[in-house]
Amino acid sequence: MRAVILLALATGCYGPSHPDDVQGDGPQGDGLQADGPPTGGDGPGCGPEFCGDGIDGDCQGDPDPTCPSNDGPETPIDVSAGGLFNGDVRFAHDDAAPGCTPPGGRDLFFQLTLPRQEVVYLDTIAYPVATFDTALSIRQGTCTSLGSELACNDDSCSGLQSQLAVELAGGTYCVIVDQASPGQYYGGFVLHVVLGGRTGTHIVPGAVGVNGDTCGALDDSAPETNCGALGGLDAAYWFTLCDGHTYSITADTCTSEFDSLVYLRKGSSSNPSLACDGEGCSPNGMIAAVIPPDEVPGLFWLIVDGASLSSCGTYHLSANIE
Ligand SMILES: [Ca+2]
Ligand SMILES: [Ca+2]
Ligand SMILES: [Ca+2]
Ligand SMILES: [Ca+2]
Repeated sequence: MRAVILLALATGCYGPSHPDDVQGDGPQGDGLQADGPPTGGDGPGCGPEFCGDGIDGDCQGDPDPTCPSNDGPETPIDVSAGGLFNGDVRFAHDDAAPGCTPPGGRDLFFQLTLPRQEVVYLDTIAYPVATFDTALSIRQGTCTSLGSELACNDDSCSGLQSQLAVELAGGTYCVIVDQASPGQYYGGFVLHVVLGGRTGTHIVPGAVGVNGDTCGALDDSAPETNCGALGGLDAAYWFTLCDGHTYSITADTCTSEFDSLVYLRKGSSSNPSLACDGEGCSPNGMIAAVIPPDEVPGLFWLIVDGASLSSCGTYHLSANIE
């Protein structure tokens, strides 16, 4: 329910007017960023300010802020195409409560419709980092129906911002960006939405050793032509990486019992490979790649493929992600 808090006009309001900037990394007066201590919003003053209620809740004497278009669940922003989506919850209303944080944070709504089952990745960590302690929640169905919560993340990657990835069936989902606690002054964020484009098995970065059989699998991915093979039935493994690190990734299918190859991709599983090989330990593949800090955070894939559609069998994928 939308909370509308009616505040009695108090005496003794203090502090300068709102800084014209709300996000925190530019010069004073640039119209974008906060440079001084918080003085409005949920900071010291009369009380919290809410958009669109005609009330000067924080007694700053400035106009009632306009609400973001997706403040309520009735008008979510569609993120089905993936990409980067700017938002600011600073004066928004609290309409939903993530399962992984206390209730009360201000929130904005996004909606996602998937044509088929695939991995979906979200973060508020980069592009740039959100200015407050975020939480991300994915719920079944439309934002107005708000079905059961399928995934929720508060803090990831050693910060207060959020990252989550989950495989979802085809259908419609509601994505909510929420404040992880009420009373936060800042609200600027960029929601990063990546559609993985296929299903896969989740692996955790570190030393990875997995066995499988591509016979009976689907041909959902294809290697580049310069990888030396046409590709066949395949198996995919996905993982997420955090910001602020240089990662070193090695992977091979050397002990597999058919003519296999392995490739590494970022974002959509159909993006060009960062590395691809099918002959490094002939007839199998071996790759090594360095992921620099400007390529993370994000969703990554290791895909085991056959050299041709007639080439399938049992494989062993050995990888190290650090
Ligand atoms: Ca809201
Ligand atoms: Ca909330
Ligand atoms: Ca958080
Ligand atoms: Ca394939």
